[in-house]
Amino acid sequence: MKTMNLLCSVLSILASAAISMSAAVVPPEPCGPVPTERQLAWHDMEFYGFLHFTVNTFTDKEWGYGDENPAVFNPTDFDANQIAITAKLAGMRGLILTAKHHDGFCLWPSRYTEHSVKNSPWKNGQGDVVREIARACRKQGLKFGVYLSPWDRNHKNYASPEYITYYRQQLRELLTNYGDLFMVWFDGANGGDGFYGGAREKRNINNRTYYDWSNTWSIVRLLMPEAVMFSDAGPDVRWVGNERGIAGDSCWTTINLVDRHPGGRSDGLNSGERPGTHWIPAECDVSIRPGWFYHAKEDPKVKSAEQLMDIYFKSVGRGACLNLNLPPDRRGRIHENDVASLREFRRLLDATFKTNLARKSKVTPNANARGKAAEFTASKLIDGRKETYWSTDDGRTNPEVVFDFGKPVTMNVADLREYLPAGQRIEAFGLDRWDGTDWVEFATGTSIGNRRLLRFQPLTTPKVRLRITKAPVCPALSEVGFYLAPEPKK
Ligand code: FUL
Repeated sequence: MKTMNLLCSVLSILASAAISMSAAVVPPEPCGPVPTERQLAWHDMEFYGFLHFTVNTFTDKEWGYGDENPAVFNPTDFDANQIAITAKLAGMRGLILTAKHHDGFCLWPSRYTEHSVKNSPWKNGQGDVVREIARACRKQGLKFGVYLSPWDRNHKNYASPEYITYYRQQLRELLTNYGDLFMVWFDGANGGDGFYGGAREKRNINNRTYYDWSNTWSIVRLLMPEAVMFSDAGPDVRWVGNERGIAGDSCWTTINLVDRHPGGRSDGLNSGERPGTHWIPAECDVSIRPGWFYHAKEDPKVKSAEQLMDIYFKSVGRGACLNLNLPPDRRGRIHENDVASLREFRRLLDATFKTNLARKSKVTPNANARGKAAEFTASKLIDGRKETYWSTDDGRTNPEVVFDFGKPVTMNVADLREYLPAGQRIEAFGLDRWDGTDWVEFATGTSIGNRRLLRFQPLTTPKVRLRITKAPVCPALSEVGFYLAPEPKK
């Protein structure tokens, strides 16, 4: 017994020496561009919502001309809490409000224009939609962001330098009066014709030079350093290149910032570019209805829970974030049809990701953990923590890892995550099942990034093997999951 105890202590001393030695193992060098802290926080959001609400809601339009009488803005039962609660129940982590759309009508009582809620009958001109939504978000633990359309079809000075001053004044109001913002969304649309203070004409601008973006972006950096900025060209988050909410089947987090600006070229945005000069990941924006604004005739056209699941897999599941638009109706609430669809969508999401079959598996890689260090073992793949990761020695760029479930399990979804601070490293991978005699490939993929979800026909297997088939460097993979999603309704 004594010898046994002695042996145990010697072993544990050796083990702790090995662990303390492992602390010295150098983490993998980052591969290519890496995310900033604010981008990492944004990646964590994964799913948030858009609120398109303005005079268009009452005029039944998608793009207001800018000549609306503010009197048309009069929600009969505006309820910011109902809106935020709906977003929360859907699983969203934030909301972005169209503080000003192309019509120029401001949902807050801006000091710099009369075209706003302050001249509407709603709350006798005393209301502030931005404030109410910001507060309701905070109450629900949601982050809040704003959309401030650069194109303004109401403003008399649009297309002249004075308008840029006006735009920045408005931006400052939003950045200083409404608490923390997680995102500022810069739209790229510039349609030309508009009211423009009564001129009713077509005004073209050069969207490369007119807005002087770098100076506008620095206002955001100064006043709200933690906020990410969205546009066709970043600087933090890029448009995915379509309004269907679908990222490319390869969707790299990087692009080449050459000749890109908001409203500029959109080639390459859907898939990203690798190698790329900058880490500017994609956001997938899509509306739950055909239009961005509420139209009663679209009440029967709300996307179903199954359609939303499909979008989720093709956006969040391809490493992007999903920004799903919920247009408040003329009451100022999210319509019952949308709520019903979101409720069912959330049920499907929860049912899909209820049990991670990998969690209880035995994980065996075919390569040493990096520097044989405890902090890089393959067990990190199933610890449920994004901050830890599996990595191998430099040069072991194509390692494999087996997940042994101990008994046959049935699955139809795989979920992979890379450790983002080390850059996007993996370029291709394969998944195999064990058929009792051989490994049989059942899925392959390319980019991973924040998250890669794969769906396949349900399969039953006692083991799964993950193969990294293409990578310029060793992996830094933080999580792997296998799930059984409920079969979609026929
Ligand atoms: C576009 C706009 O023109 C649409 O109205 C909508 O706001 C969409 C999110 O962005 O560029």
